[in-house]
Amino acid sequence: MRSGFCSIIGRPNVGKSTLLNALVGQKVAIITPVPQTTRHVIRGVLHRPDLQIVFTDTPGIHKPRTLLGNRLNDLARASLSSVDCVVFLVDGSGHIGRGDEFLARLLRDVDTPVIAAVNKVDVIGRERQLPQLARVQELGGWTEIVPISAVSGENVDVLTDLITERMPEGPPYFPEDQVTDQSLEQRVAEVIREKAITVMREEVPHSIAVVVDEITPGMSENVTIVSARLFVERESQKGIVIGHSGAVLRDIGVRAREELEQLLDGRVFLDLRVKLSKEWQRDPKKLQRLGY
Ligand SMILES: Nc1nc2c(ncn2[C@@H]2O[C@H](COP(=O)(O)OP(=O)(O)OP(=O)(O)O)[C@@H](O)[C@H]2O)c(=O)[nH]1
Ligand SMILES: [Mg+2]
Repeated sequence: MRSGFCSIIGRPNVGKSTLLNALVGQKVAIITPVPQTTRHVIRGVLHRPDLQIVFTDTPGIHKPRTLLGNRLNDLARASLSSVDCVVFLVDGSGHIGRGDEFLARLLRDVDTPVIAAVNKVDVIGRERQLPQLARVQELGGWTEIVPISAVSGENVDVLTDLITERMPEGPPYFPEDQVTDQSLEQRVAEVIREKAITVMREEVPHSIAVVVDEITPGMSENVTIVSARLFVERESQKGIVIGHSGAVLRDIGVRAREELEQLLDGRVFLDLRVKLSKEWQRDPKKLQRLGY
């Protein structure tokens, strides 16, 4: 069989996590409209007869302003080594500028074949697609370059085939029923974080971290108790996340519970608390405690 590793790299918000989910055919990574959503290297596994591809979704590479930012960039860079193929993802619906140029330069020094994928073509017309493809072509010596839409699925099969061609003969690395390397606690925490970011949007998304303390079967049948703490960085953010008479936190809880019930395949009782961890993004000890 063929098996191997493929890393997805790009600026924040270009659609890396959406693409990972599309490639493996399941939601394994959270997605939000806010840049710098992904904070871990997340593996998603595509299983086909005689084929296994282990994809890594990475944090978007950006100009760091905090210790967390530095760590995220390091994680993304590290994922470039020991893979069989790299997908350089660009947002075709936006301006292709300095951030992409910086990444292209970084990728020039990588020995691995790099496929450039121009994403979000569902929102641009054909006449804009061509100049965007040409612009990406100028940026580097890509093995291939494909226009795709991770949301509509356009050309995701073509991209999968191109990646498959780069996979060597090898053993399966993950059992057939495993689609991601994340623990259940991590997936649950990420779902809660996704809903918190989605509800908060501009105000505090980057200040939020989620720690799951408990996932246990409840007293009555088919109920799982999930307890989690939602951390913010500043006292003033607590009130924002909780909202007037708890409305914002309730909204986050309702949305999270809905998705957790699918993930855990049964009813969920979600206990969410908001806690303060002062300036955690800049504090190495706190980062570690929060799982970063
Ligand atoms: N129209 C359109 N939107 C897309 C497409 N792919 C992703 N998006 C949107 O782009 C936004 C960012 O998507 P993500 O998958 O979270 O992007 P990311 O690159 O993982 O972002 P970071 O984790 O922050 O680096 C979300 O609002 C997605 O719905 C696409 O093919 N078409
Ligand atoms: Mg992401």
